[in-house]
Amino acid sequence: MTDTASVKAALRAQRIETPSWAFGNSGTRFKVFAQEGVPRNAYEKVDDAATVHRFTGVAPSVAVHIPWDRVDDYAELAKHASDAGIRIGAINPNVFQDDVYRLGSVCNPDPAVRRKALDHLLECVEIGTATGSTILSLWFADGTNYPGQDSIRARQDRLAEALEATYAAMPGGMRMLLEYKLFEPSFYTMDVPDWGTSYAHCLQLGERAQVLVDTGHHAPGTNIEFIVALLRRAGRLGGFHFNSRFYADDDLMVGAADPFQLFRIMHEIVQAGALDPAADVAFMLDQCHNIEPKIPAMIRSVLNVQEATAKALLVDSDALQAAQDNGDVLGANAVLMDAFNTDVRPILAELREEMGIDPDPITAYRRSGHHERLVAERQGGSQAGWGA
Ligand code: PSV
Ligand code: MN
Ligand code: MN
Repeated sequence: MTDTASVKAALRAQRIETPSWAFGNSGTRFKVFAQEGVPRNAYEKVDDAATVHRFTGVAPSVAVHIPWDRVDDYAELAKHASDAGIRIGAINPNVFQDDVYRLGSVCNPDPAVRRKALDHLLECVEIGTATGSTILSLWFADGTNYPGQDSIRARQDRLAEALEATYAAMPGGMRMLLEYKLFEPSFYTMDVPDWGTSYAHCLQLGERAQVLVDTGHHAPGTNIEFIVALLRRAGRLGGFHFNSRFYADDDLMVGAADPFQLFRIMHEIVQAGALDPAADVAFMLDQCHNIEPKIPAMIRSVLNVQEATAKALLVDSDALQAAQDNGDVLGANAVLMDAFNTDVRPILAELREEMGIDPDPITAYRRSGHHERLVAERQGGSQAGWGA
């Protein structure tokens, strides 16, 4: 049996981080569609993240990407966030957008390019200190396109060297999350293609280095909840970049393509006691809203994570354990499916009312007139990445 009060308490304590880059204009390599009212700078992206928090109550931090969110004074940006009711979350260095990174960043065969990339990572450690952030979130586009292009082993050595120098520079309260990605932009080898590579580097570095699981970065059919269970057991599950995919790294709204997968992931999280903020697993979104309005899409995404979490919390653990202990295959599966098939929208609506927010955040946002105000106020919104 699960009791509603404890389910609600867990949901109330849940924290979901939004990404600054999801609020700017984005698209594919074929077209970036400009939308009206999008933020023109990092401050306005923080404002949009704060709006998502105001309507959901569970998204009190925003991840930033440097230099997309470059400002003169990061302490001031952090103050701006806290005045708006949120804080700056993960710092994401960007070592993939400059021409010099054609052959990679920290794995580049040219030591001068490696130095430039490392300097940026170190700068981001300082930015994290200035903003009071506890997470340095690393993703490398590094890799090769053709067999023989570079030494796979030498590139691993260069990667290890840069990670070590960055780890050594981090203050005690900071964690390094190392994100993996199967392919793209490199098509023959990625230097961190999978959880195992990330995990191996983290083990070498120390306890404050952990793996980041971006749900869109796997081969089709990969059992992501297995990876989650395994990493958590090893104490190396640092956090998530949630999004949905139908084909590759689609960056669609989390829970849109496969809500059942999201539920299975959250089930592993709940079973492992990793939902509580004290467990230090970061639940972050990493999405692009190319054709849909961005703030409501973010609100929807937060609600989707909440719904999957509520269902995972509703799993009758005692019944599940009993069925598992008895080898009752169908019974165990039925316990899980009962929870997944529960309509959790009423309990979430109740919770929101108790939290003093509107039970229907999407409709409330539409009604608020906020979008129309942004359209009137903001002219010439910037692109998520390069134009920012
Ligand atoms: C790469 O595909 C990624 O998932 C990384 O997290 C980047 O920081 C992010 O997307 C934005 O490009
Ligand atoms: Mn990501
Ligand atoms: Mn990605």
